[in-house]
Amino acid sequence: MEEQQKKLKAIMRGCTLNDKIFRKLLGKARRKEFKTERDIAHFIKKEIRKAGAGLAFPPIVAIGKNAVDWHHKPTNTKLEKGFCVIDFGARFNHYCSDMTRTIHFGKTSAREKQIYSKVLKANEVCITKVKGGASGNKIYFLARKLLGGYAKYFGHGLGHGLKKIVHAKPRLARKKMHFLREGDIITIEPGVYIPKKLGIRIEDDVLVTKKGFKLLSKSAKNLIEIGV
Ligand SMILES: [Mn+2]
Repeated sequence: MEEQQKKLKAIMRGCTLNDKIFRKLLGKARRKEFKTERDIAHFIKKEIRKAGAGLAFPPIVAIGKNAVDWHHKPTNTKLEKGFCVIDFGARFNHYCSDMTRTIHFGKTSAREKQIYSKVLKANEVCITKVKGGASGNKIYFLARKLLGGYAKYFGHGLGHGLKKIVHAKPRLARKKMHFLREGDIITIEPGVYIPKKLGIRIEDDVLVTKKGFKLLSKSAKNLIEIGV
């Protein structure tokens, strides 16, 4: 099989597994089976291993102000209140998948809902701009525009290629003039991180096609509130 086909097959498998794990994770969260960030991270690792895959990277689970750190290492912080960023990926046949969802524990305030909807809008609209030949830099700046006043809290790139390393080219970033090519698999992951308050990130994996894109991550993106 050609390398490109191998890559696509492996990453699609990873995306399907991510969706399945997220679905199971939500069920367990609703049944209050997780007490801490570490409990969720442990569950994700166990599920990825069970599926015969490797970890693309150590899962990130970060609630409340912990989520301000994009690469937060899960701790024993209790899942009591606030947005919880859950970022994980599997590795099949060396190729990485990478998905993030942000759920909310406890009641979501009107302002929190507003910020979440901005991030979601940036994710959804930027995905529609993906196609062969498109400028990663241009899509990055579109994300900033869509985040409006919250763009000042968006400090990382909008996305990256997925290959045998998780952060590959092309980059969709402020200072990188990379163009998307048919066959690339990239992430689209806008985020808002307000110091000492909250972090929200929504990340999907997207296949670049000649005329557009194919969304590989299928997990729901509506705001999910977990009663506590
Ligand atoms: Mn990523």
